[in-house]
Amino acid sequence: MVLADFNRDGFPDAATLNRGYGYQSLSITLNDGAGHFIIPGPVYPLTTYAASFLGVFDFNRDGKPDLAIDDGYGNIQIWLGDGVGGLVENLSYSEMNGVPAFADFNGDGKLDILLFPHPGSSSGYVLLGNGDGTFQAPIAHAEFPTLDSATVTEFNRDGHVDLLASPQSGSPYLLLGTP
Ligand SMILES: [Ca+2]
Ligand SMILES: [Ca+2]
Ligand SMILES: [Ca+2]
Repeated sequence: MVLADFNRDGFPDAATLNRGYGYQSLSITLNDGAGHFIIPGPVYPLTTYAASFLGVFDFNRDGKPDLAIDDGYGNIQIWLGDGVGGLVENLSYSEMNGVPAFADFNGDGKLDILLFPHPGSSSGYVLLGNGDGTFQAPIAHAEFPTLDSATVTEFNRDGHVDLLASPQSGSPYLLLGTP
């Protein structure tokens, strides 16, 4: 579950990945203004049964929260929020098998995607954001480490995005962003 003000009434709402018998869906539940997530919003069926990652970002920089989903089958889906509680577009980036991290890695103010390889996949990828909810063609990076998870952080407050990298074995370590 992630929280964001999807209908922009000043109260945080919830977006959830739901698992049923043989299907998954994405739903928005709106805040009643008293801190209760009780007002049903839209429910969107997903074309996957294995989605695990759900993140909230503003990919197109319109002030309306958007969602990113890793569908577990090597696809990253981008859902753009309409600002009134719904999600209006569904872009999918396929063959993107890996551990995603979302942040503005090149400092141009547009959100990018870093993909770290799973065991068995040959390389990681960088997808530079266009700032409108779309991304440039993936650039392969064979030197990316194989990770279980990658958490975006701003560790040393130098204005450059850092990553807390959790490898398959061993201790997590910090990848410091550089200018
Ligand atoms: Ca709200
Ligand atoms: Ca947006
Ligand atoms: Ca960027």
